[in-house]
Amino acid sequence: MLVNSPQATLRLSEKFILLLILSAFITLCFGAFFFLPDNSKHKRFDLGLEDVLIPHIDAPKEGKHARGTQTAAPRPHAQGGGRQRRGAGRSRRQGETSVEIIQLRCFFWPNSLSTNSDFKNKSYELIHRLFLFRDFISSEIQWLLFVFQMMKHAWDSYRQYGWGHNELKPLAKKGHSTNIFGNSQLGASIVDALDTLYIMGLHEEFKDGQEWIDQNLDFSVNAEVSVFEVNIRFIGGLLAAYYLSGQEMFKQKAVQLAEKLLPAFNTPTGIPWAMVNLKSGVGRNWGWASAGSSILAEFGTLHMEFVHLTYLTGNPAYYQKVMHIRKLLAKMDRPNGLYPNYLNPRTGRWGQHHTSVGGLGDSFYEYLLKAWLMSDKTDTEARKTYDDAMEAIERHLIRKSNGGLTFIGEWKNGHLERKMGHLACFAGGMFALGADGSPDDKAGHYLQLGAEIAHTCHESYDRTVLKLGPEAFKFDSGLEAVAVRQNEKYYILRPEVIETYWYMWRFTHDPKYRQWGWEAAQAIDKYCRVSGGFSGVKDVYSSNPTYDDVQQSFFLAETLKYLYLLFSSDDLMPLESWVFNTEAHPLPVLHLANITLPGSEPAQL
Ligand code: DMJ
Repeated sequence: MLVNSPQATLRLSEKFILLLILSAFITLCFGAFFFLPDNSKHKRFDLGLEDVLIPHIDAPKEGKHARGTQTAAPRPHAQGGGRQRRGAGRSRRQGETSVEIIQLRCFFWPNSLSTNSDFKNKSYELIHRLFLFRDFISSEIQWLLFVFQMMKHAWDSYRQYGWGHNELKPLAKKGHSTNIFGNSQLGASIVDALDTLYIMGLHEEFKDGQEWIDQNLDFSVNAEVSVFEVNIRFIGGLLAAYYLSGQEMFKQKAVQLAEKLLPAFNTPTGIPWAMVNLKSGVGRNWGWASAGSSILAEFGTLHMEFVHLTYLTGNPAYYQKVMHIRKLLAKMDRPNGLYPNYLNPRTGRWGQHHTSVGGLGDSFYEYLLKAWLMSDKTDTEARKTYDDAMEAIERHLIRKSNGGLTFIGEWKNGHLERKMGHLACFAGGMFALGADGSPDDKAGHYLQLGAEIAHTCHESYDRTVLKLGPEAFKFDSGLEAVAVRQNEKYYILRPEVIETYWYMWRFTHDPKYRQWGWEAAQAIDKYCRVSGGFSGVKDVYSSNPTYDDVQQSFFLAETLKYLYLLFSSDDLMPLESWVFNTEAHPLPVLHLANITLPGSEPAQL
């Protein structure tokens, strides 16, 4: 026994060493398996990557009728400088997740353009199985995969139950629509989702949507639509799809629709009606708006798309319409320097003196900043208007609560209501985006303000049972970032808080923004996912919430896109090259210093 014992011990340790070598070998295999480099030896990868990472965009195009030199739709992965440099020094993990996920996808799903759905489903199952090996995958990739699957579920459900309808009822498993689309079947979710599909590399789904639009999307219908909603979702979505894919059809559809919207501007002042009938061209305003007014956030959120339309078509009408609105506003008195939400298109007078950075006001301010960015910072008039508006807003609307939370209230006839809407949470991202170029060296101040708003909005999520934010929350009578009224406790899959996390991430690379985005993604998946898609919930403070049974089109256009970008590399849709419209549709920067838009003088922009 004594003689044999050392031999036995030796065999055991040999076995142990062997086991160690074996497990090291397996680990290496998995490492190679998942992170195989992108080189020419792996042709299968290359083909997939080429297709997904460097999507087809026509060679630098000039706007056919724009006089002067070029602008080009940049590549989605074009290298950015400028702002991104603030984050220089971040780890490779943080920076290259989108490349890695696409490598993973192409490995498991090599012929993702295949129409063989059985194969596709099997391949898709494999992506699910990746989670079994999550220890080998960085958390950013796991998060990216998670969002990718959410998009697949939202799209596939709409494809199956709501195809061609504007939106989806995920519980009833049928189509849904609201009056903003005029109760006609315009496939709003298809148009809104296109660029998200494209950015995520879901090319088969993109082609499916493209085919539907080509064959079915017809704007000669007797439908009274919202000019604003149709502009940001349809014109914005079609233009983004055009710039990303290079498919002329998208541009043609955008122009056809824009022609149908133009009669809305036939008012005594040129301030457009809120709604227009696509067939008759008759316009009118919402019955609920103060004194028959048009809404600031509606007529003030046309600039980006309309300037692009003029650029692409050479038709000066679009550009002139939005510049006319700007000039008219510039001439008007502003109470306390603030823009009221209501303006009567017949008289040219303000309605009620309510000012908001949330609903009814929000994207007007956003488009002032983005007009400047989109013009390659040549539209200094827009920048100055934005800066002045921000100064007045900071003075009158932004406060700190007793608990130290910075919030943006609502100004109502000289009184500040200490309530902030979910919609106003987008402003954190806007402040960060506008920090560079702000007057008096206030870049740091605005970045800090963006961070404070992001923090407050995160608190509004964190203080609920579902970890999803309410529609509006108060800072009054001891309340801090919580909703009071029952009809303010709902969450309808809105993007604004995640949008702000994404901008803050891009400008600071503080990992907390990804963490917060991840929390939101998990909460949405846990509480809003149903077998037929994703639904809004009626009470974020209830552990057993009821559903509203609507999968909003902006969930696919914005919420999931911003989440995906949050976990992706900064060189996916760099902010130097792309400006996102208010529905998260990316439009390229136009180098207007070198272009004279028809209907404009260079000095005007
Ligand atoms: C979107 O349609 C746009 O972001 C718009 O500007 C405001 N609200 C919704 C999403 O909440």
